Amino acid sequence: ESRAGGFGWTNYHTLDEINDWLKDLAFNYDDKVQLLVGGTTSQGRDILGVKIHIPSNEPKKAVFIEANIHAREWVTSATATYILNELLVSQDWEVRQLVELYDWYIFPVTNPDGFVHSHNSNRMWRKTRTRYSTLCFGADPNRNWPYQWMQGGASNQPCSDTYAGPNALSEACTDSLSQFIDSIGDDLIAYISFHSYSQMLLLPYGHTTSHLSNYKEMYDIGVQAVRELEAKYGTRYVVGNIAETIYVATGGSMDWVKHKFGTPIAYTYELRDTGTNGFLLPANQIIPTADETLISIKSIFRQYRER
Ligand code: ING
Ligand code: ZN
Repeated sequence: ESRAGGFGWTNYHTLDEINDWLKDLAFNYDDKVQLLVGGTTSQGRDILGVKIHIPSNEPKKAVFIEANIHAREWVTSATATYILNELLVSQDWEVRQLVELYDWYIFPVTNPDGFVHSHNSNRMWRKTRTRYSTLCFGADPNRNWPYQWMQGGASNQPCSDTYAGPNALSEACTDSLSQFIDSIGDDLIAYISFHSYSQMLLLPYGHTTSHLSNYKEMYDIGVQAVRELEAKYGTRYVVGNIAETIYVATGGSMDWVKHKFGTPIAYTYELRDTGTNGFLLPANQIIPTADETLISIKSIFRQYRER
C-alpha cells in the first residue's frame, strides 16, 4: 500500500506532502490522472485535486469526493488519498470497475489554510483563516454554502466554531470550489463528503428532519453499506438524515450540491472514532478506517446500480 517517494498511510501528512503526491500521480499516471485546481483560499493557496478518467467512447457520470473541509479532521484527507491510490493500483475487480464506470474528482484538502494552521499552530482548528475581527479568524466552511444558509445550527458570531460567515460563500475556498462544482454539477452521480468523527453515514438535509423523496432507497443502501463496513473490523455506523442523526446544521456543501443538482447519491461520512480519540485518531487507524470506508463505497455503488 505504501508508494515510492515516501507517501503512505502509516502516518499523517502535511499539505505540501499531499500536494506533491497528487502532482506525482498526475505525472506517473498521465494517461488517466489530471491535476486540478478546484479553487483558491484567502491566504492564496490552491485547492488541489485530481480527476481520474479512463478513456471511453461514452461520456461518464462523475463522483466527487470532498475531504478535510474541516481542518482538524485529518483522517478524512488520509482516507481520500488512500481511496484515490486504491482506484489507481487495486487489483480488486470491483474497484477497477468503479474506475472504469465513473470519472472521479477527488479533493483531499478543501480547506488548505485551516489544514496548515491545524498542523503548525492549533491542532484543533476547524474553520478557514479569514480575519473577521481583531481576535477572531475563520468561518466554518461547512456552514457557508448558499442552500438554507444561517437557517439553524450555525452562528453569526465570528468567534464561534460554527460561524457561518458574513454571507454565503464569503470564504474564498467555498466560493471558488462552488464554481468548480458548478462546472461539473450536472454530470455528478455522487457527492461524498468526509468528516470525522462519530461513525455516521449522513443523508441530506441538515435544516429539516423531513425526508427527501429518495430517502428510503438511499437509507436502505446506506444501512447495507455500513453492514458490510462493520463486517471487516467491527466498526459500527449509524445511518440517517443529518438533522435527525447528528444535529441541525445548515449551509453544508452536500446540501447545496444535492439541492442545486439533484445528485442522486449524496452522503456525508463521519469517520472513526466515536470519541475515544476524536479528531486525534492515531495514525495506525488510517488504513483500517480507509479500508472499511472503501468497502462501504463499493457497496453503495453496487447497490445503486442493481436497484
Ligand atoms: N460534522 C458535520 C458538521 O459540519 C454535518 C456534520 C454534515 C453538518 C453535513 C452539515 C452537513 O458539523 C463535523 N464533524 O464536522
Ligand atoms: Zn467536519
